[in-house]
Amino acid sequence: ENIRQALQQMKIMDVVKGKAGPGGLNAKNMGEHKFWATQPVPQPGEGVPLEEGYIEPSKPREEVRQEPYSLPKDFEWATLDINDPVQNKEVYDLLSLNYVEDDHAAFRFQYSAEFLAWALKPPGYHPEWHIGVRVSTNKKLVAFISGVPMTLRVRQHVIQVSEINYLCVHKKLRSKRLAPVLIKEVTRQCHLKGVFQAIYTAGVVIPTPVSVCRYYHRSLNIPKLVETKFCHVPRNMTLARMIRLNKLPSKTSVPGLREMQEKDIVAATTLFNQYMKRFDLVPFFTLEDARHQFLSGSGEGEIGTGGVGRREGQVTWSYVVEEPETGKITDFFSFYSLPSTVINNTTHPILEAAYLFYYATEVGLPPSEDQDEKVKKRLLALVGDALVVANEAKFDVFNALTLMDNVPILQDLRFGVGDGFLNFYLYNWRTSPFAGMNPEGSVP
Ligand code: MYA
Repeated sequence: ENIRQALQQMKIMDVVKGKAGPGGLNAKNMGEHKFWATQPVPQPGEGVPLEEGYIEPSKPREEVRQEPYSLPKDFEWATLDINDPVQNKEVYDLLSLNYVEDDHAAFRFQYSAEFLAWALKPPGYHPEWHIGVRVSTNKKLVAFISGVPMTLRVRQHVIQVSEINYLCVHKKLRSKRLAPVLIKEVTRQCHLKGVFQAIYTAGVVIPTPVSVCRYYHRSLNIPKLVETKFCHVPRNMTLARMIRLNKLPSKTSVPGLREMQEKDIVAATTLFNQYMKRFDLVPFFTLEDARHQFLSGSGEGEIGTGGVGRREGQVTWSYVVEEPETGKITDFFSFYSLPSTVINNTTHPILEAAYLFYYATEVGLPPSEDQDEKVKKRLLALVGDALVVANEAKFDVFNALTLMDNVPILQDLRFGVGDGFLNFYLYNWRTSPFAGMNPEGSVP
């Protein structure tokens, strides 16, 4: 039943963008949320809603608050221009030192400047949704929050939302209730653009998740993962045996697999939107969106030698399967690079992590449960090849969440269960919870 439920699991780009690091559920008493109790989100104990839809109605622009919320004295608002390398770097520096860490403070996400430029500037992005807080005197950036526009399907409803991400307050300014002010200000900026719903993910549990996923990890560079204590050699195992068991071929296996190119975008977008009909919480991509998500982060020029490796500043890796006889695009997969700082480790300062992003296969069409076995078989080959590509590109670990059609393939591909969870949230939208895995329970 767990598998069945997890198969129904939703997916959104954010999930795969790997927010909220490893770290268990952090449930505090759901009754004690002074800020979240005032927000249009389902409140603890509300039960399953009778109807799906907004919690509070949209407002005309002139009824939206026109002045920014007040900040504590000595701080001021700033709109961050991510096109400006200096401001992009300021956000990068803030996040590098202050963003999400795992529960043991051993690893901290280190989004690259290229990643931030990619994630924060999808088609139709609003510069006003990249919000910073600076110290008035020296202009140092000490907090950030962002939104990007997205078309989201929640079951049968298609809504325009803002995807909120990169909420961060400098470590020295924590617990001063700055986060609620940032959230209110980004909400106001979204309202000014006529957007009244949002989606976001977090490692923490706040009112009220619509689903939760678990992180899984596939080891690639075992000696380094052991040395950084990302994983350990089990008692009944040796390092050499562990390396042997996880060894990957140097060549991919699926015939017709090659890097995605501009000429594939129409086919890949159609395949993507069709395949996503299998799930209940999904983004809708136009051609421009898909081009941005799958190609714009792939860097310029040749990739390494022989079609494997990586380019300078490369964020995303996208591959298609072109049927050799017909030239038809039958499948694609993608993953992205999100390194973590290994805190207090000078030998290995960075853990290179790849995260499984979107994929689609025509084997899954039309969407139906009858396809599940065929989909599993095909995905074992496709994601298996993603592991090969990531390994050749010198990633240390390949991460995936328990969403889309991932659950049935994780064990066969030697992913191990992680201790991190990712909770999914909708703002100002009521819907019944998505069937998901039992976060405490086991997934085969
Ligand atoms: S998730 C990633 C969040 N970032 C990090 O974890 C980085 C490291 N941590 C920090 O920088 C700080 O600890 C943060 C909190 C900034 C997280 N989502 O200022 P405070 C509530 C939502 O005293 P601080 C991501 O980016 C908390 O429950 N709320 O606390 C998605 C409490 O409220 P209440 C959170 O530790 C973000 C209040 O804040 C989160 O100094 C989606 C305490 O404030 C969290 N991750 O700062 C944001 N963490 O008393 C929501 C704490 O009620 C978007 N809190 O429990 C909503 C939609 C908005 C747009 C709507 C458009 C229509």
